[in-house]
Amino acid sequence: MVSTVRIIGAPMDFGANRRGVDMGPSAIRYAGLAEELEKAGVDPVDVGDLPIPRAEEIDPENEADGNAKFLDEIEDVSRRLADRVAATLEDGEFPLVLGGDHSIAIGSMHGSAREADLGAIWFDAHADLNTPETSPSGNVHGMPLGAVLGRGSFGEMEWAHAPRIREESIAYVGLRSIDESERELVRNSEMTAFTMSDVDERGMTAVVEDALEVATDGTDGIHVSLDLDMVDPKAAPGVGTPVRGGVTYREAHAALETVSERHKRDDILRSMDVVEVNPILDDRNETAMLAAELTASAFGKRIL
Ligand code: 4U7
Ligand code: MN
Ligand code: MN
Ligand code: MN
Repeated sequence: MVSTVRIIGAPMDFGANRRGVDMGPSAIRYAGLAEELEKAGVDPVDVGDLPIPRAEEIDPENEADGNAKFLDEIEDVSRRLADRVAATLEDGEFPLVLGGDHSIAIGSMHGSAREADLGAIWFDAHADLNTPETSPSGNVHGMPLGAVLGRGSFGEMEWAHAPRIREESIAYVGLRSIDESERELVRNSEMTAFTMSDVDERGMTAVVEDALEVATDGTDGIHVSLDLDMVDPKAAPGVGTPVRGGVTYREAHAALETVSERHKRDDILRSMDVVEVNPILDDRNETAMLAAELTASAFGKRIL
């Protein structure tokens, strides 16, 4: 079991429609991420942030990269992040990537799947399965799964498409806001989708246990992508795209604790990202604190 967690900040906001998520890595660190991880019994090593240009420095014309805004900038960041994540794994450490908007998951998953068949658990209110062809917004944070799966025009982008990630090894948890066009994409996909209704009916622990089954079956390890908007805006107000009816503070902890229970048994965790924390919209950094706590839960922090 890997005991050193390498914290990599990815302060990117090109993929989101609002400024603010670029401050996520600072806010999560300030909220005590390293201390929380120590309580979980792992050694955090913070290597700082990936250099990412500010949106204001970029020619506004770049915004209109087809129907995927800032796609060239996102490509550049994704390539560098994937290299960092792959190098971290080569060094025998665990890559923990702090976003930033959810488009950073393209780079983290790409890097993690370079030398492994990778499963994934996608904790999110949204399906993030759009492509430049289907996106209603042009925001790439709604497309990371479409990208790594090589759907639509992403199929020709080798920096995006990660061939060692198979649809049938991906499980969603927490879905409740899916675009009309995305609904059919999810239904017709090989992915497993646990919506908020499943959480209502079966409880979070049972749902995450099933999601873990999906992601670990026939893979070498799993990536956990934690979009804080999975959590209800009452407990996580500081996110770019809040959707009411989300999971409670306790359910969120149960979700990540269930991941760590399985990890303790079978050493399944390979990489993780924590995304979409927006300090501008937050209430006294509470969403960033929750992000730090949930990450520690994933690594085995317990009440007793
Ligand atoms: B997040 C959306 F149209 N589906 O594609 C889109 F509703 O990373 C939202 O999950 C995407 O926060 C949300 O822009 C992206 C929209
Ligand atoms: Mn997301
Ligand atoms: Mn989301
Ligand atoms: Mn593919």
